[in-house]
Amino acid sequence: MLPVINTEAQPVDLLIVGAGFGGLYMLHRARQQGLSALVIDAAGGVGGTWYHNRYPGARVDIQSLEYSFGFDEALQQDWHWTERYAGQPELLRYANHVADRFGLRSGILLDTRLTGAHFDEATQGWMAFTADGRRWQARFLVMATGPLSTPNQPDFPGLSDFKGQVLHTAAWPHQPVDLAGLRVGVIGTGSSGVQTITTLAGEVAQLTVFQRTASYAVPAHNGPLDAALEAQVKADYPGFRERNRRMMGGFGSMLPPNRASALSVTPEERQAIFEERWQIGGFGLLGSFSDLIVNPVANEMAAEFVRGKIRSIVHDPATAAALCPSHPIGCKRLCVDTGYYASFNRPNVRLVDLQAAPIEGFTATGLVTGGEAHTLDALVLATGFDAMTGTLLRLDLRGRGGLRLQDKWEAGPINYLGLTVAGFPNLFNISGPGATAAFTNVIVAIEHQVQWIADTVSDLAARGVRTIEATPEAEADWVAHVNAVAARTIYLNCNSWYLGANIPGKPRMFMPLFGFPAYVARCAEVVQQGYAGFVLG
Ligand code: NA7
Repeated sequence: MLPVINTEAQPVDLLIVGAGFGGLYMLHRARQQGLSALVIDAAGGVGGTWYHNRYPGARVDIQSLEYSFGFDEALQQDWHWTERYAGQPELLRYANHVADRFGLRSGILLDTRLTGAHFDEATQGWMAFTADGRRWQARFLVMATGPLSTPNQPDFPGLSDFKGQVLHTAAWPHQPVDLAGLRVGVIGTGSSGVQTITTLAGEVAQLTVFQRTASYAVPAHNGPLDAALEAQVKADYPGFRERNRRMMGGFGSMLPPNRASALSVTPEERQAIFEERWQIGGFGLLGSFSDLIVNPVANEMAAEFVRGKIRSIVHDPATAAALCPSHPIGCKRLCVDTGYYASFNRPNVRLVDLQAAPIEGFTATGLVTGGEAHTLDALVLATGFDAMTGTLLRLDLRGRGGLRLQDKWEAGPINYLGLTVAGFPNLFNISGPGATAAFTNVIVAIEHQVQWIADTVSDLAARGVRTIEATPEAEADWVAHVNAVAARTIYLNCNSWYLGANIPGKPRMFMPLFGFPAYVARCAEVVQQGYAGFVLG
C-alpha cells in the first residue's frame, strides 16, 4: 500500500517516538511550553520497558522512591509505592497513572509503528512513516525509543528444532504463561536472568540455568515500603530529588558518605564497610569507596568480597565456584537480587557452565551442552538487548542529503551530547549513546534531557531559528570525551553491552557516559555559550 499524507493534522512541533517514561514526559513538557506534540508507539499500551518486560520477577533495581518522576510535587506526594523496589505490574500502573493524570492519552497513538523518518530540506523538518502507511510531518523528531528496547535474539543454530515453548524476557507474552510443574531452561544470567531465575526456581519442577558469564548480584532486601522512610522523603521530596541529582548516578543520596580509597583502610575496616553496604542493599556497594570503579586493585577487593558471599551462600563448592565472576565488579551492570545465589541450593535448580560445556545444538526436546542432553519443556532466553543503537538502526532514518543513520554509524554511534547527530538536524535522542542514562537513575536522566530538549526547542522558536544541527567537530570531541572518561575506569575491562560486545559483529565502541552531574553542567554550558558545537539554521 502506498503511504498517504496525513492531511488531517497540521505538522506538529515534536513527533515523539516511544510512550515509555521518556516519551510521556516529553509530551507533557512540550505541551506545558505551548508546543504541539504527538507520541507514537508500536505497543498496545504506554510504559515502554515496563510494558514489554513482564517476565516472572521483573522489578526495578533502584528504589522506587528514587526511580519515579520528580517534576510534579502533587504526583510524588500522591503516589504510594507498595514495595521498596516496585515490581513490573506496579511500575506499569504508575506509567498509566502518569498518562491519565496529565491527560496525555489524547496525544498518544498506540499500535503505530514507526518504520522510518527522513529529513526534508524543503520544510527543514521531518517526514516520518508508520507501518500503517501514514506519514507524519514534524519540525523535530524525538527518539524516546529507549536504550534497551530491541531484544537480543542470539542466532542459536538449530533452535527451531526445539518443540517446547521459547520465551524471551524482553518480549514476554501478555497472556499468563504457566510454567508450574515444567522443566524449564534459562539462557542468560544478567539482570533479567537473575530476577527470573530467582522467581522461577520456586515455581517450576526443574530449572536449568545456562550461564555464559557469571554475574555479581547484591541483595535488594526488598519488602514493603517502610512508612517512616516514605514520610521522611515526602516531607521534603524536592530537596531529596535535588540531592540525588548531585549524585554520580542520580540516586543514592540516602547512603552513608563514601570513603576515598579502599586501599586507605585496614582489611578489617574495609570488610566492615563492604558488609555495611551489603546489609543496606542495592548498588551502594559500588559506592562504598570512591576508587572502586577507577582502581583495579580496589575493584578486586570489592569483587572478592562478593565472591566470599557467594561461597558462603551456595552449599555446593563446584556450583559456587562457577557462580563466582572473574571480571571486575561493576564492569557489566551489577545485578540486584532477592535470593539469586541461594536459588542454587534448591534441589530442583542446576547450573550449567557454558564456558566449560558450550551449547552444541538443540533437539525437539531440549538442548545439548558438552555432550549432555538437557530435556526441557520450555526455554527462556534472558539474553538481553541490542542496546543503545539496536532500535534506531532498525529504522530507515535519513538525514541531510539522504544520509542513512546506518552509514553514519557504521563504525559506531557518533553523536554530540548524547542528544544529537551531525547530518540529522532537529533530531533528538533521549537516553541514547553518549548520554548518561545507562549509568544513571534513568528517570532522573530522562527528566534532564527532556527539559533540555523542550527548553531548546522553545528557545530556538523564540529566536526564529528553524534548525539545530551538531557539527562533526563537536561530535568527534564528544565521542573522544565519552571514551576518555571510560578509559579512566574499569568499564573497558570486560565484554558488556555498554561496549556493544554482547552482539556479534557490532562495532566496539563505549557508548554511555559516566557521571550525571558533570553531564548536566556541560549541557547547560553549551546553551550558555550560544549552543556551542551546533549550527543554528
Ligand atoms: P544482559 O545484562 O545483556 O544479560 C544477557 C545475558 O545473556 C548475559 O548473561 C549474557 O552472557 C547472556 N547471553 C547473551 N547471548 C548469549 C549467547 N549467545 N549464549 C549464551 N548466553 C548469552 O541483559 P539483561 O536483559 O539481563 O539486562 C539488560 C539490562 O536491563 C541491565 O543491564 C539493566 O540495565 C536492566 P554474557 O554476559 O554476554 O556472556
